Amino acid sequence: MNTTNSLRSLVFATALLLIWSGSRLDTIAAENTKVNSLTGETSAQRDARMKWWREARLGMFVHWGLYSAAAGSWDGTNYSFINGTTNIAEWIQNTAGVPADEYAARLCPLLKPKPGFAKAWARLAKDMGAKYVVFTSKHHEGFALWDSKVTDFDAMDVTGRDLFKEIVTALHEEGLRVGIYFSVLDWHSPDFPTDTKKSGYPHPLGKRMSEQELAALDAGRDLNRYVDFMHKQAREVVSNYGPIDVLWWDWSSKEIQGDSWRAAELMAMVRKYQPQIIMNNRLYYAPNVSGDNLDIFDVTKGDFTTPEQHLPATGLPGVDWESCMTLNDTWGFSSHDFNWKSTETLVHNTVDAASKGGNYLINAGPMADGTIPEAIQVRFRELGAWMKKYGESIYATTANPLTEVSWGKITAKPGKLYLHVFDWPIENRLVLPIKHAGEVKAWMLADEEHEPLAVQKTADGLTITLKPGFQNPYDSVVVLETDATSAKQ
Ligand code: FHN
Repeated sequence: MNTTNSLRSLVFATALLLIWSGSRLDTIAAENTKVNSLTGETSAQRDARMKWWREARLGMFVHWGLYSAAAGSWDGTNYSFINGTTNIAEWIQNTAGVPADEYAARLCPLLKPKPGFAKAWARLAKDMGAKYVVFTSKHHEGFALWDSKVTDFDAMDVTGRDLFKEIVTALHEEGLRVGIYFSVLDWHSPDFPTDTKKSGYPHPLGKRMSEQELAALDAGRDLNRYVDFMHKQAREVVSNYGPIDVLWWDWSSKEIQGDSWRAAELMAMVRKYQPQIIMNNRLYYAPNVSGDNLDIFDVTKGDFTTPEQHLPATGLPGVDWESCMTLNDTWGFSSHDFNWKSTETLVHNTVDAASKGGNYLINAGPMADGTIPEAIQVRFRELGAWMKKYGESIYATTANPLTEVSWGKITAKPGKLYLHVFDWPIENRLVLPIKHAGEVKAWMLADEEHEPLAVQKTADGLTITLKPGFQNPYDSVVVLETDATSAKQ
């Protein structure tokens, strides 16, 4: 090669190296950008900490406490769900207006968890394909499932067992990530506010007292003393039971949020014991508790936001989010609510969340003895059977890079799209509005032979001929190997 060509090659190679090193320096700079002004965490550190959670995509929520023994009824009255949080079973103390002492006296004797209840929860979570379980360590009633040293309104004093430890141990033994739901409301505490106008929270005594009487009662209460107590309880659950992966705070009103809880101090304390823990943002107020409000999503206030009882219409781009839902109408066990979601709905919701880059947390409400109702078990195991066959199209996927399609949803991995076909196409021909460049290959995910499907490139994008033999009643999944990620305009 003569000198001129060698020189040209050297200049070209140098230019490439400069371009590569420039982009690499940009990447390093981006990864080292501090994204949390409170913790100093960088983008790369946050991504590493969130990785398992973002890949998990599916979790099991469990609401279990003294309210489970009430089962949505009080003094012979069945309180049936109306809407929102009206008459949901774990709110029975508030719904029936029961004073704390009477509530404790009536229900504590009824909490009789059967041996092995926690192991059964963990096995069901595994069977459903969940990667993590979030369980109520303390709900608004204030009853602590763990052995608390700052109150005797706890499982050890009432049942002689550390139920929290039994649950965490069972989850760890099944290789599940452990999430703790922790209510910042506490209707048992003598210091939790009763003045509903001031607090923004309904209080059980509100069913028996006027607003003036509630305000007068509140005068003798001390929110800061309650917050001290609440911090001590939070410290107990994150320091005494080994690795905790998620802390699910619940919930803040406009009037009592953030600094009222001394939230920054509380989260810093939690991270001291559990440096890798992931926390939601409900120590801060989000209108209608849905968490959809991007204007409040700020990683210094929590790691993910929590749309409740719905899936965000278009996802929450660039935000970590988890949609939590009841299986019937209520989080806690109800003896008379049989409005169960179908297994098809569970599969479709799981897929929908993943297709928008979010997680799905579906709830179970066990009975007082810890038994999860059969109707829940059946649905969770049917969801799990689908996840066992098609989980590759959910776990560790990212949001649909194309536009929404009429026949189902799309999830993605590098170089692959997973086409979730809810509505089987006429003549087995599936049209995907995608601009395509290079070679594409498609097969039915249920086809272990990966037999290629016929793919035609047409003006509408791609037309893929599906194999009816691999149709699934809930969601048939097609794998499309392509590097194209732009929708056909
Ligand atoms: O009041 C609670 C309710 O009981 C339940 O725990 C839900 C679960 O997200 N959170 C609150 C309502 O948003």
